[in-house]
Amino acid sequence: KWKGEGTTPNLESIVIGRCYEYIRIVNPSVGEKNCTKIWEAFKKAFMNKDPCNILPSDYELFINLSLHTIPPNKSLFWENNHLLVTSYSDRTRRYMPLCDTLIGSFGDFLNWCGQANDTGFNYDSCPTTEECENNAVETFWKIASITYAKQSSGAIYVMLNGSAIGGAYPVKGFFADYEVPNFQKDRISQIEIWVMDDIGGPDLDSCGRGSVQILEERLKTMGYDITCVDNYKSVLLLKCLDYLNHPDCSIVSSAPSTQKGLVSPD
Ligand code: ENP
Repeated sequence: KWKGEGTTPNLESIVIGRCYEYIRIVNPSVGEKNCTKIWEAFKKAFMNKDPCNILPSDYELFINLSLHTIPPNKSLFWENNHLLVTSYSDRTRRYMPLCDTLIGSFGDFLNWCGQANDTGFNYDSCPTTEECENNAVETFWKIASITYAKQSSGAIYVMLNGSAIGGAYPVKGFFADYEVPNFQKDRISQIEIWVMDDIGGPDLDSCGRGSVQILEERLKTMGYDITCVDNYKSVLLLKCLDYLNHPDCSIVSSAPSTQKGLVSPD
């Protein structure tokens, strides 16, 4: 019936497994949580309801039960860089983007929806954002983004994609609409933007230019201390793992001679 993919098969097992893995192994500092109870609250948000009329408040209990602190200087916001962010953050070891929080682990890479007058999931199809914005997945990320942005403190990092067709900073998107407006100014010391181009890809947007400039100006007007870095080296090294000999990765290809110098100083 709907144009979008249906609920991910085995959703319950995946999500409850992820939840226990998160609290026991990935980030035990969140303390004791009842993953079954959190799953029940998650389900209650959209089960037995019109799949196009799910409101942020429907997820309120779920959010309250799964909330935990985000350490200062660990927040990583992004657009058009999902897989890169996932590898770079290293499951909270380096950074803690929303998908590396307990809340985010309930949704990352998954799909779900229910239907009116039915207590089951719809495994066949779910509404896309074009079909209706207030669908279960979109609303979930909306309230999750708002909550995450409100909790973020210290230095804030933003990873954008300088080769993205619609611009590195989509002026309509989760970051622009639900995250930036919910930053807690008094708890944020600075914001650092990284604009990563695809290896061999077009350099469509960069610091001080195009949509990145729009973001920089917006944040400056809000009174933030901003830095912007094009192709931030640390992330570039990770991207270059798969393109060792590409000219965009000369930073990596030149490494052996430097290393030789270091190994045998005389
Ligand atoms: P896209 O369109 O590049 O990637 C969407 C994919 O990322 C989906 O598979 C989605 O999971 C997963 N995802 C992980 N975290 C988020 C998220 N946080 N979010 C929406 N999808 C997320 O990403 P978007 O739509 O532009 O969203 C990027 C936003 O995430 C940025 O605002 C960033 O700061 C934020 P699923 O369950 O749909 O398969 C918030 C919204 O953290």
